[in-house]
Amino acid sequence: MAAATLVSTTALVMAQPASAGVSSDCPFSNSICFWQDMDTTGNMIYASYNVGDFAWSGFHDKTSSIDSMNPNRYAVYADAYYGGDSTWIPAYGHYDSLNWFWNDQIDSSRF
Ligand SMILES: [Ca+2]
Repeated sequence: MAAATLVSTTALVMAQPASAGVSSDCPFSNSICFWQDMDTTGNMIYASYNVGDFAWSGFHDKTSSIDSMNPNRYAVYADAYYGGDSTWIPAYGHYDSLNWFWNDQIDSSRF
């Protein structure tokens, strides 16, 4: 239970690195976390606002798992600047692995 150990230490919450090998749900309240690999592992980015292009954070076509800590639904798009196919991440939605269509496809997101 490495993940439980990590979140039990308050001082580590803000210092949580987006490093490979750390399996954890999104540690940032009101944010939506996107991981490069399945099961919320690998590099991670998070947002609590609209993101026009995931490439800004080096996350072009990389997202493979998602965890939302936001009470609102959040749309994700296959192309930058809210283009292409889209779908909703529901409030507090969690996806250990995106399906064949969405895996490594997300390029923008907004409320
Ligand atoms: Ca990926």
